[in-house]
Amino acid sequence: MKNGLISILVVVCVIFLGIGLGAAVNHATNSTPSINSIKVGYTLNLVVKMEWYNASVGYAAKYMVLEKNGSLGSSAKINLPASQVIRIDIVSYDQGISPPYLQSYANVKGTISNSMILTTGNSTMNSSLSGSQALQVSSVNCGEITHTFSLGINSTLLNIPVEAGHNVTAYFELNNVGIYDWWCMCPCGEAAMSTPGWMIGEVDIVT
Ligand SMILES: [Cu+2]
Repeated sequence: MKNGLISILVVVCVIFLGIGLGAAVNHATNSTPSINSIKVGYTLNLVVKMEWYNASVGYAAKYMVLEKNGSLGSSAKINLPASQVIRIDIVSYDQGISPPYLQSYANVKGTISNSMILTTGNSTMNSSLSGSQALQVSSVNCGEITHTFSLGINSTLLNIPVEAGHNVTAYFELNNVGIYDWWCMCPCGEAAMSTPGWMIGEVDIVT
């Protein structure tokens, strides 16, 4: 009798365990990871705006790091942690259009889901948003791009196209420690494009 009871209990437990596991598996397959629920280890805030270069060039577009205290720092050398999810926010005050050298630089590359979130920022210009406030996109129109933030030769590690006057947010992870070059893949001005801290620079991936 006692053995019989134990057998029944075991069967009941196995059935409940089965239902539980089934529910867990079902839940796992049904839930798509949301880009907003990603655990972020570090945030990089970049700003692109027109700054005075010199008397012969005049104003040129410049990437700057928005520091935690609100000041704008140099983008010539950016330190980023290895093997952590990095959130990058780029605010473009630059309203000028300079389509990238190649159509492929209009694609988002190297970020989680190869996508980014595009939001209206300081612009009244038309864009891929078509009235939406925020859109998750994997590319934008070449004719709306002002700059890119690209890492590695030919954007091998990262390519984030920035729409003129708009904001973008993306998430990425870099696993190889080392020093890499970042570039803008748009012909946005010879002086800026050859000056570290303007449209080129270094990213130092550290542990
Ligand atoms: Cu540029």
